[in-house]
Amino acid sequence: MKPSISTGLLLLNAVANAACPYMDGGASLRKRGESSGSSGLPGDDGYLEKFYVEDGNGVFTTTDFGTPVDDTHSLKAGERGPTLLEDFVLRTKITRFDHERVPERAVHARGAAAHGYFESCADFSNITGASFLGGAGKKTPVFLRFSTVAGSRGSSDTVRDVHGFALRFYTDEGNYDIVGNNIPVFFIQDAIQFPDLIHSVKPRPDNEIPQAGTAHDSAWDFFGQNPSTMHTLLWALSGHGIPRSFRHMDGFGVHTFRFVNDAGKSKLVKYHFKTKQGLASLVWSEALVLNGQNPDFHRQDLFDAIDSKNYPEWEVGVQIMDESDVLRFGFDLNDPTKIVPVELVPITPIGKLVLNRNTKNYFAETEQAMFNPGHVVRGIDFSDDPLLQGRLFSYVDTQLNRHGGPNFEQVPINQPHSPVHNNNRDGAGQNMIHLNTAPYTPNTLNGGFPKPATQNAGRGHFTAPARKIVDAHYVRNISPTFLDYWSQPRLFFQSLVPAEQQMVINAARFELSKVSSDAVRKAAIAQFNKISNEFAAHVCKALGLAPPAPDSAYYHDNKTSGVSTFGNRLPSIKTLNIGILVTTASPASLAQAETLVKAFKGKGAVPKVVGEYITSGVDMTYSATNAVLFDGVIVVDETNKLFTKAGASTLFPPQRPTEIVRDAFLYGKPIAAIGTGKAAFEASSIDCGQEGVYCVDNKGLSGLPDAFEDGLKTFKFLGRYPVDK
Ligand code: HDE
Repeated sequence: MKPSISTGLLLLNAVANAACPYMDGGASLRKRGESSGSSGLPGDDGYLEKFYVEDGNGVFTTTDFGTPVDDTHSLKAGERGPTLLEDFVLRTKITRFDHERVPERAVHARGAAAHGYFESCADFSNITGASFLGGAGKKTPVFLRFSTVAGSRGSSDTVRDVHGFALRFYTDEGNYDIVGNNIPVFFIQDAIQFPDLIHSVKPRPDNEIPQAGTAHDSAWDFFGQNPSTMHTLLWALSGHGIPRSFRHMDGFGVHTFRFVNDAGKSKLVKYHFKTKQGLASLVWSEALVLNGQNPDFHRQDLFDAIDSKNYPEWEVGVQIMDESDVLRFGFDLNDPTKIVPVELVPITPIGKLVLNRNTKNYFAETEQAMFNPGHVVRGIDFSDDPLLQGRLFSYVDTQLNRHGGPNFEQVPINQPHSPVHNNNRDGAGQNMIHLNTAPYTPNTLNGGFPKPATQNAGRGHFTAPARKIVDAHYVRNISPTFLDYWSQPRLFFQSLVPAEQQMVINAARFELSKVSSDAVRKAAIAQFNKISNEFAAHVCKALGLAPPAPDSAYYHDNKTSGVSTFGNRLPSIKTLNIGILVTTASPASLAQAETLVKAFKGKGAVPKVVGEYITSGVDMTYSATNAVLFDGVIVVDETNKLFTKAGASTLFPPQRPTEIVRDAFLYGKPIAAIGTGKAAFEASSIDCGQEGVYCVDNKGLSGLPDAFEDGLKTFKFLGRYPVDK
């Protein structure tokens, strides 16, 4: 297939543009009491409340079958034993414990989730019959689970990976799931390759090493042999692979889907969820330290933000294309390794997504949530993307395995909020007591009910009439329209700011340095070289390989916007963590910290005071603190001793305060010093006055919070990262 058309910058005429004048910074969302549910928050219809079990005041322990018992002592023959087989209390308690786990997800095992709502910003019934898009201001409860892909359930949050973005809408016409990712493309183009991809990425079969990462031979063996992986791989090697938090990443539906209106007219669509917190990423060295410092960093961040009523929001939009556009852009809209550059088709906003309620029980809600791209509602239809088609089989199958029976849709978190009527019966763990004694269709004995719902009767789901199969032979092959693997990775790479390009290079160097096979490294370099000779040559430098001659068939100079995670300013510093370093030896230093805490709390940030020991006004100790836990660090006056040999203390590891300041600087964060706090910068040869380094005397204290806020919005000072020439 001819390269480069996929990256051309045609401008598609505006399609079905709805007027969605967002966004108001979320202020309107924080009004309480709009629905009748348990929390009173919009979108919470209180559906789960009837399943809550409270072990309130005055209750006694019972068995599962309701008998009150003492389950703290086993039944023994005499006080010193032996224990008796008769002890049903002991046996049932231990049996329940033995069966507490269900198999973790085969992929995306590590994750966290929250409840919230979607609000449609207009009536979209001209393009889709989906009821949740049927009117301006219409709210639908949602549940959103974020995840990493490769790691097991107990793995660390801040590993480099594609991140899951699995969203369920509990619509009034059934559950609709968009089981997406934070990267808009995928590694492979045919579902039949999925087990191979995952086997290559997961730990080695003999020793189960390494956990949650692709920096090993088998992963890169697969990547090097499958150029379809290159586009997603480059995204994963960029900041998108190590987001600052789940809240600071975008979501994508990845596949092309269809909107179908009630009249049967259809459009092709691609979903975008744009974070309103701003795209932000960690740098690799801090992600590594965070793995140890707080393996739950992302999970905690999400929970804490919602707990403090800083509800994360996303602007939801779709790229809308005509059925006839499927091959229009020089690539195939059924190919999940391609984006549609926004310069070709702009994003039409359709609403906003807000997360405003934490789970009450991780297992019951997050672990038992079973998402499925096959959960669709009237007005939504699939595309022929072969990856999507395979997924339509896989999710139900894996869920049968996880749940151990077919009734997983009856678990509270999976139950639709609309009635369920069909002739499915029985199975392990059946919760319903079906009264219809004629559970078959057609029947006369139950008046013919339930009746099949169609496009015209019962507002049923229907397949878009425009979908048809061309006269074709059976083939076990790949479409020639799927074969340009390199133009779009190049488009992505060229669209990154230079510092992020360097991070991609460094990430590739890191991963390939951990690969031991020469052949595997060289195959990866050969693929990189089809994307960009400079990129390949820079990676080669670290591997001790000679730079390759350009392989330029797919080279072009196009760029697209909105793909870099660095170089974007954050809209607000709300929820960002600020470390304020003090010495407990100086009341003046504690007083200065107090002033700063007040100022930053007023801006919605989360200041934490770090001292030698916990006392009034000190939240954390130097012994338990690290720069990775903060988005910015400030050293107050009278702390100078902490940064000298004379100030060494057994209360923290040697030089810890110096290390916090130096590392914060190296991770690109804003840092500040007041008065003698400047000693912290001198100890690490950090010059005052350079970008993101703020030095003030005591008189300058009052102006510091505003200046530092500006630094936090910049988030990462990219000038600190050298770029290969
Ligand atoms: Fe998944 N995927 N996947 N996937 N996926 C699963 O389903 C699978 C793919 C995604 O938070 C599993 O219930 C196949 C693309 C997310 O619970 C499993 C193929 C995208 C989640 C499965 C893909 C995803 C999963 C594991 C290739 C982005 C987590 C447990 C055809 C658009 C959902 C489960 C959650 C989970 C199979 C490819 C996203 C095994 C066969 C492409 C976010 O069924």
